[in-house]
Amino acid sequence: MKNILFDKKEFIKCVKENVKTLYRKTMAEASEQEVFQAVSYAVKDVIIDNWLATQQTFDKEDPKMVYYMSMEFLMGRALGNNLINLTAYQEVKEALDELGFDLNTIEDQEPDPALGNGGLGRLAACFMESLATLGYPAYGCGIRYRYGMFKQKIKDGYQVEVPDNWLKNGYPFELRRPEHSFEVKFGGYVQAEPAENGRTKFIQKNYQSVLAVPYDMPIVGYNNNMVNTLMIWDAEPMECFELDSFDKGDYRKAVEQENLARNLVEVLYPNDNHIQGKELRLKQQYFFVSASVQRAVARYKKYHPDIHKLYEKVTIQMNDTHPTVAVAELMRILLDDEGLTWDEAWAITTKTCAYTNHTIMAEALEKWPIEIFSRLLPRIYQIVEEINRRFLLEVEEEYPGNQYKKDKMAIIHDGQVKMAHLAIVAGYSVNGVARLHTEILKNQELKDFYELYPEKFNNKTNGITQRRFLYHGNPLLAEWVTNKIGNDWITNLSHMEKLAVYVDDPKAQQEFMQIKYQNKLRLAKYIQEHNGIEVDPRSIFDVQVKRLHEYKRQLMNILHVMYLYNKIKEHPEMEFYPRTFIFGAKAAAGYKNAKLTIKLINSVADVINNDASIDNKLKVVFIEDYKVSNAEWIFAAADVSEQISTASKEASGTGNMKFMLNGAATIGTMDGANVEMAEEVGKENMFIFGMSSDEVIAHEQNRDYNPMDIFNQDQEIRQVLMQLINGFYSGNDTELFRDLYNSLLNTQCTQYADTYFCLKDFRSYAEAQERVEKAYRDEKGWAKLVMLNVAHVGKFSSDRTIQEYVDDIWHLDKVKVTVTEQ
Ligand code: B1N
Repeated sequence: MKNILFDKKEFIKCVKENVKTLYRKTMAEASEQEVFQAVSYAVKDVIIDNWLATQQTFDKEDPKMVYYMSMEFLMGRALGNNLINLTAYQEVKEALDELGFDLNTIEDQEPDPALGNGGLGRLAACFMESLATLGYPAYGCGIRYRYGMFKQKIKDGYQVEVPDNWLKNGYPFELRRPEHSFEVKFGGYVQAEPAENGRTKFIQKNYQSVLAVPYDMPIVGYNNNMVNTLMIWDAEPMECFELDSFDKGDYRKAVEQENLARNLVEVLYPNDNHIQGKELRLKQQYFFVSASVQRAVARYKKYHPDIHKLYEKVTIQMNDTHPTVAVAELMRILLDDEGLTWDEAWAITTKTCAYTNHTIMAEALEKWPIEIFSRLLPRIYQIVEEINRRFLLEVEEEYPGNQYKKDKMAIIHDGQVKMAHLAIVAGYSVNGVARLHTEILKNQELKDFYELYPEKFNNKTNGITQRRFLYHGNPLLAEWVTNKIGNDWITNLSHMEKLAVYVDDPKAQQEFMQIKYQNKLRLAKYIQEHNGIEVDPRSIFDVQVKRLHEYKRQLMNILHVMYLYNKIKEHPEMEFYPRTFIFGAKAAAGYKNAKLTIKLINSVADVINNDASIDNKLKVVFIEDYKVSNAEWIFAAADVSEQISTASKEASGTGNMKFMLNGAATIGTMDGANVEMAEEVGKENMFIFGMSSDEVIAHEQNRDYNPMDIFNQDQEIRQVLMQLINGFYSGNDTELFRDLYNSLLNTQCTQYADTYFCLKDFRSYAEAQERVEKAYRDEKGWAKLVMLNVAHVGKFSSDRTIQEYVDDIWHLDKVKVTVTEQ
């Protein structure tokens, strides 16, 4: 088969052919959506050859592979990135030009596959791309949610959630693989029966089951023929053979099983850094984990006779605790299906499974009531109980008579199954996602476990893929970088260092800032089209885009905008460099304060944007429906990146890195990966403010912070806070924002007032913002500062992160794929 992509004529022919067979239309009649489908199928044709070749290489070379288990994969659009990684973007662009279509417009037809909430899911997507690019065999394992992250509409300043029916037109890049389906069982009870070998057999009876059917999505490596697989599982009812003879003719049960299958994969839980503890969520977890582990074991057994050596060819990485039932599921398969002893099964499992922690937020720690857990997964619960029993013996051995330790560390305690404890006890590696985060795990949150198993703990600072977030998202800057230093940065971001020689070069500075200006124009146009707000591309674009959460402190940002507005009103003569504050954020549907903060931002925007007296010095924009595809444009256009979480709360952050890569300056706290960014680029090239994580933790422990002291002493802060409850931004409705006011000041309403220290850090934040303005006025100084940021971004490529996972945890074998004509 010919590689049509590199032959423009063939490609055009193939697209035309696809439009004809798919839609019985000519190119002239086809809609943009139909052209998108036709182009994607043509691209998929090419991918398929590489995909086959990759699988054949795996079969031949028998490399060790990682199964990356994650409830979330926030992939974003595939077409553009597939073309980039096939090094065919330019050719396809030209081919489409000839056909009278614009590639950008065609790319725009693709729905964003949004099977994730935020950073955790997007990290999984970056990791998959880097694994393929580095030539490491990997399977991503997840769920094919019918509805991904909701679409956000803003109506009257409020967030409205709209279902995301991403499969509506069919998704051209996925491939249904029914031949790899597996049964997954829920409920019922466990019967112990004597087995031939004198041991006991455990059999699950009277259960309900669903059929897990995988859809494979290709993960294309950059310019290396490698195509890995993301398998996402759909649930289908078991056909006829589902009921054992005992249940034959049980109509009610058949209907129940249909419903189970339908509900199971219906929708992604739209919570970031928060666990609701709903039974359906546990069902989802076990569903995709069981199917994935079954597929991994089946694949291993196809080529290897000795199950005891599973860990030599398979490693399972658990993306947070959400897939931690994998530990018990693997034990179940080894014990019940493979007939191993406990010790044999445990030896294998504890060399196969590894765990990444992504947060220390208490509300994100997964604990399942044993009532739910044991009812839904009776056999799995038995196994977890036994793991817990043996673990507590180990703790007793290490700390004789120390009941306090046992209570604190138990996997099952107080009627709950603690998933993090299970993951740590069964995993051979426990890692945090930035150095500071890992230190907090070792010294505070997971201290007891670190003392017991110091060798398991390690850090893997997060990263991002430059192929999507520079090459695809910011083509102007990408081309400029390539002109200056060549294109090695595409696969080795540390080459960016070579840009350092240009930071004082006036011509390079001018070119760099001109590109930033072009990108600001592109975003301004998007904002005009989507928000109907005119923004001045010469103003400072100051951007905070991320999930809405109190710890991320969008509230502190908007309070500061209110403070600036008061100042400008009071001192119209004051020097003030025009600023456009841009926000983008989705709030979990049930998260009241988060939703109210969105309303506040929009209300403040209404007042400020319509006040002609301030001479366009201030603009506030809330970008509707922040998602991967518009994120690429937003990063490219930002001057200032807001990374202002309460220190210690943001495990890493990854948006911070995307801004840095695109030439924005960071205003931020010493939190998460910001710490390491400052280390790379120098603190003097960022705008650092606020309490350190140690100070925050000390205040939390001593409970000695009272925001009312600040309210009493600081008249400007008091003015801003009073504007929340005097109707200033709410058309005289004094109640609208009272909950936000209370969250900051009123101890009666929340556990602690101002839990995230917005007022405590406010002055320091405002002062850092003044430094930003001063720096921006110095055109050359600013150009140098942001260019230095780009030059020192090298560490934050997910290629570096993945190489560290491979070296320290996974020990995968690299493969090289060559494609021969088939
Ligand atoms: O994971 C990202 C980090 O960069 C962020 O700092 C961190 O907040 C994020 C429960 C989570 N941690 N925990 C979650 C998501 C969904 C859910 O249901 C927790 N997300 C993070 C990547 O390491």
